[in-house]
Amino acid sequence: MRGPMKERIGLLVMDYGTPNCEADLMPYYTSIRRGYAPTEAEVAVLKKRYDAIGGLSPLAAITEGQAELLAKQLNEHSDDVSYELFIGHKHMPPFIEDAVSTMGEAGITKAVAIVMAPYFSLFATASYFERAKRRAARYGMTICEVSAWNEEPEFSAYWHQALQTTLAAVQTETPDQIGVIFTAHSLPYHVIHMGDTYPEAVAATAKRIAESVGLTSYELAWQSAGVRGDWLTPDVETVTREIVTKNDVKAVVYVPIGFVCDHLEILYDNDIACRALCDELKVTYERVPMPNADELFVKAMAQAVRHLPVKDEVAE
Ligand code: FEC
Repeated sequence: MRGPMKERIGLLVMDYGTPNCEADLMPYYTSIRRGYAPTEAEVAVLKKRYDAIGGLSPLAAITEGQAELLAKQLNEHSDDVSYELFIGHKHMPPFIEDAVSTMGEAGITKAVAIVMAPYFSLFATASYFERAKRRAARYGMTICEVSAWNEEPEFSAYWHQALQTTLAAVQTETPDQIGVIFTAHSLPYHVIHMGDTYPEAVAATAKRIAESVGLTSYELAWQSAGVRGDWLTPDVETVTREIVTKNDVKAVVYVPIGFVCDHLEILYDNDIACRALCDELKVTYERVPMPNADELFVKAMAQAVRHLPVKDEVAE
């Protein structure tokens, strides 16, 4: 039965988190390393990367914009449910646990949770949900998770449109002089043995987008690997060198389908590091614009939230 009051549902949006100032670098990096503090020298290297992109990452502000648009889109089409937004970070306060506590204290008993990382990964995204659910248990709160949202049609539609626009603007004598590399964050190599489906999900999505714009050849590469241990291969530097030397490529277009917005891994690892490599190889560097708070892209998240069973429990 439709009542006069809308049911309150918490909308928990979780992202990686980013330092807000120089003093945050050490605790942030320590959290990324699961409690093991990096050396001062390692922090200095990290500081240089943030300095190179202008001091701070725009990640926090963009996540806020995406999350607010998501809440707006969900509430616009919901007669019976009112979504209330809470943001929690993996590696910076307010942490995921803080956001869940705030929801609990606000009297929320049911919530949906989504990570600003579109592919399910045992290594990467599962831990966000575990942390949220562990804290939710204190409040007797139910959390329904969007485990992935890369299969939503709007997700591919954004990248299709953005890639097509970028390709149309690249100037080479023939189309086959353009090399296209889809990229996503690398993972430590041992995840393969954990049975993580992330590499296959990224590969399938790259294939779908490549086919949608009629590419006859393209590459998939892993970027932003950490400095210690073995990581998924091939990495983006190796693939860039290979396509330029083997295929007479004159321009390389990077499509970072593993990420959702402008942040350190894009603004440094692509726009500075990959660009420097392209300069060295004497080819043009191009990068497809990140979705940020694009309406269509955020709709992919909204659709994924709407597909959750939490909606079945309330009157439509
Ligand atoms: O803009 C910003 O300020 C933050 C950008 C940022 C995003 C991001 C996403 C992912 N990471 C993932 C895994 C790892 C592993 C290590 C690691 C290290 C770093 C460092 C920084 C950093 N990550 Fe990150 N990551 C971002 C930022 N990440 C800074 C520390 C310096 C460095 O090593 O480059 C290695 C830890 C170690 O050293 O042992 C592993 C994964 C993602 C994508 C999924 C997600 O967003 O959760 C996986 C954005």
